[in-house]
Amino acid sequence: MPRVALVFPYFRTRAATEMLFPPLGAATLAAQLRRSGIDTKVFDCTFGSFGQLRADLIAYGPDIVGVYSMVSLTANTLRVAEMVRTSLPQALLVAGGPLPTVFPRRYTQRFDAVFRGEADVAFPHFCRDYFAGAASPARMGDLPLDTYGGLFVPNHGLHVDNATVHHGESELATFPLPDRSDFDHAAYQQEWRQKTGSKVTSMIVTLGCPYGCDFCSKPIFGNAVRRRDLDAVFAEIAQIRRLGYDGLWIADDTFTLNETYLAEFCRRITGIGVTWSCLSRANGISAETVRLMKEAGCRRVYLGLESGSQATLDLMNKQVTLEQGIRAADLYRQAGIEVAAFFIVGYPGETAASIEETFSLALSLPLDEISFNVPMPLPGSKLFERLGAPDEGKDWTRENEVTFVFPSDIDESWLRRRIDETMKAFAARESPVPRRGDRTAR
Ligand code: B12
Repeated sequence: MPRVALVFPYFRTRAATEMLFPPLGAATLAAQLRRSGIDTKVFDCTFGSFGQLRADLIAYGPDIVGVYSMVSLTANTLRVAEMVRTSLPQALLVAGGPLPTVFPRRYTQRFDAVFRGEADVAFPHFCRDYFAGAASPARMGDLPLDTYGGLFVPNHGLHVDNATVHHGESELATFPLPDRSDFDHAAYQQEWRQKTGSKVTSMIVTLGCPYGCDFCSKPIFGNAVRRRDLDAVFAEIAQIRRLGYDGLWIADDTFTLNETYLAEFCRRITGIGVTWSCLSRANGISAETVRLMKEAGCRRVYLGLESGSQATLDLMNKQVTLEQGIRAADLYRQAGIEVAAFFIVGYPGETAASIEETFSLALSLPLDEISFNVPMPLPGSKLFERLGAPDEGKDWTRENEVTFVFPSDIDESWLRRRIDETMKAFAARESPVPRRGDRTAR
């Protein structure tokens, strides 16, 4: 029987900032492939080693090897591709995920094909047709290649460059739930329990984001917001519960965007015994919704406050005001929901003075966690287009680095020292929640 292997080439680094989640893209594709009757196995490398992956792949003997990639996984992806070419020379090699979506050509130098964007339907269709017909990389041209959304193939004498697709809400409602059966849940849960006391895993409830932040790239889900059917969402939550998790990390770009949908989600999750966290925005959230979220088990929200300077927020095209950020942090904290805030420092066009405003804001708000990053020009973002290719001499693909990968007027050692000092001052606060009168004047 023909086989598809799906590889998630992340090997845990044990960095302090590391957050471990089973790869949902692979789980999503595995569910679709299995529904089509295709023998599929997910190879999640998070807790494994490269040697183990090679041995496991050879033992499975797949006909198609699909590899997920994104900016921080580039080197691993290419290494896996080389290994597959040597160890499984007959296999068709396919890449997908955020970075192959924006730079397909970089991948087709080593891969037979790339699927860009949402591959839920197109990739399983392609696999099914491949097994029914071509069944060898050299004969891919026999397939109706222009029918697979997002397919990119400049190899084997072919020139396929299909537009990407975004699945509509009614189509999403027909999809199977992600198949999480190939993951080492005991290892993920142990990791989370040690760090937080809860066993947390990620899920996606809504897709897409309508905002146009300058630094952000939305290679897969794009701008069009789609909400999943809540019956399917709650069937997935039940599946997650059966696997032993008691916490959800809702990975949506803009989970709090639609207050009506959010209220219904809150109503249905209340009392089922899971806590959850999500990303939120500084604007568009009412005190009533925040209260519902708290009652529904929302433990923590992550706010991209980004800057303490309105001019810098405008440079970033955040489409929020400083006051909205301050209000959102207050609102959540007063309702008893923890607030973690992300800040970006050293944005092209900002000054040391505006960076200082960001440090003051971070220390003045009732926050439970803060983090500072220098801008990482993500392929597909406006920032990336403006700055051009980053300095390749610096490893810009690593996560959470305080290193400029583009020419900057900001002194990097000064910035590192100020981040360090601010983090220490934050940790030394008597209480994570300053009394309301304590806020420093800005
Ligand atoms: C959850 C998440 C994380 C989690 C963990 C991810 C995990 N284990 O899967 C955490 C918090 C750890 C994380 C960290 C980081 N992340 Co992140 N993360 C996300 C997020 C919000 C959702 C990913 C997700 O679960 N999607 C749901 C699934 C269903 O979608 P999917 O994985 O994209 O899969 C679909 C397609 O890509 C495709 N597909 C997937 N796999 C395959 C394989 C094959 C063979 C094929 C054909 C198709 C295919 O089909 C799937 C179904 O449609 C995305 C934003 C987003 N909305 O995509 C960012 C995102 C992926 N992250 C990003 C970044 C930059 C990072 C960090 C580098 C951030 C940082 N500076 O620290 C780190 C790096 C971490 C690392 N381990 O390498 C970027 C990647 C940009 C790029 N161009 O490469 C994204 C797109 C966010 C953004 N706005 O730019 N992240």
